Amino acid sequence: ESMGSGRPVEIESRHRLRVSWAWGEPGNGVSALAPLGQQMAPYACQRRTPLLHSNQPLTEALETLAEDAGFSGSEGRSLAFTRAASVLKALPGRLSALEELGPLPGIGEHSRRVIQDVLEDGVSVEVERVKLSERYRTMKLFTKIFGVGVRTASRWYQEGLRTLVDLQERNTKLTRQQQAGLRHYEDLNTPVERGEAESIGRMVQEAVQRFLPGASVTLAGGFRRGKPHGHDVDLLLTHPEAGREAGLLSRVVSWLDSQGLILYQHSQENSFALHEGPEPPGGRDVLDRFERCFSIFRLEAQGRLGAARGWKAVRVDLVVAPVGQFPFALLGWTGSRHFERELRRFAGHERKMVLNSHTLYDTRLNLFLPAASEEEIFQHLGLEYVPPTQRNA
Ligand code: DCT
Ligand code: MG
Repeated sequence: ESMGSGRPVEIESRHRLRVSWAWGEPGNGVSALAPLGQQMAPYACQRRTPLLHSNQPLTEALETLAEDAGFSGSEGRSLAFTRAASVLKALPGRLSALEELGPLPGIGEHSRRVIQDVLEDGVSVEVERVKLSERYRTMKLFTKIFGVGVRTASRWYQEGLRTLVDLQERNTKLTRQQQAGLRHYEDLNTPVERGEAESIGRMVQEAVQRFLPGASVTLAGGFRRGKPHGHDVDLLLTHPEAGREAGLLSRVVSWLDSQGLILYQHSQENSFALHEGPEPPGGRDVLDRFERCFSIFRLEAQGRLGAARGWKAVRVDLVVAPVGQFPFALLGWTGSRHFERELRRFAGHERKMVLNSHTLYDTRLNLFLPAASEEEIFQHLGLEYVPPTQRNA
């Protein structure tokens, strides 16, 4: 999966999308089947969720409501809609009537109403209203700026700001990251194509070999799940000998920078310490504590893309994982977000284990469970292995 030195550079090409329909072809109704509730496992990490599914209009509606709930800080409500959407993504075919769902876990009253509206009328009035609302549109516009989260966007909205021009004209205080985000707004909101991601992977791999032969670069995130495009490029760096990766990231980033390939970067040091013991589940909201670089690359135009200007700004996250933590980092950085959230929930509730992107800790046995591959982590959790292309929950 990773690119070693000397070998032909090939990122994750065997994880290209494969969609299989367990119960027939896309578009087929599912009404002839037993109630779906009996077929659907309660946690998303127990299900196979392909990238393409037959209930796009339904999941889109629910995810709009999830996003809107998130914008107003209602995390619980947001999660309920996300869960419902995720269940629909795992259905074997197109839903044509609400009754087919049966008592499906994870789909609440409100979500059922939305599903029914879309099934019957093609749209949900509630969703259409949200999409047109000034608040939703403004929040969407602002949170698409690199470095702007819900809290900042919400504050700006409350201050009466509505457009990107407002931000500039009213001299809103912006961090260096947000300034870069605003400067490259258009590029950073143009999807990154797989070819572009692979090309950036090769650039990083080349730089990595320069300073640490034998180190590897692995494309994670949505691309590893088979997505043809994404909002950024997530790259994991490691070396087969523990400890050799120390100091690598800053050298790689400095070198890329000296080549004029970096438009913005800020790095964060590794703050993970095993001796601190596991973190309580849900105890903190940082994703992980790896040495990490948040950056914007300057990518020379490939083919037609950005040809007018000759280059394009692309968001790249570089993450360094010591080899012993690599399988956990890979699992954590492959996503989807909801799949990861469900894995951690399953580990905690069903196994009394704490899973994060560094380790798996068994609180009953009081020990860390090491793993040399993602498969072993699933084994520790007593879960059937779910390949990356089926983690699109
Ligand atoms: N991740 C997570 N929890 C978060 C943020 C991220 O578990 N709060 C994981 C899941 C995916 C991975 O990190 C990379 O994150 P993104 O790049 O945001 O997600 P993506 O699936 O790669 O989406 P995109 O294709 O848009 O880049
Ligand atoms: Mg990504």
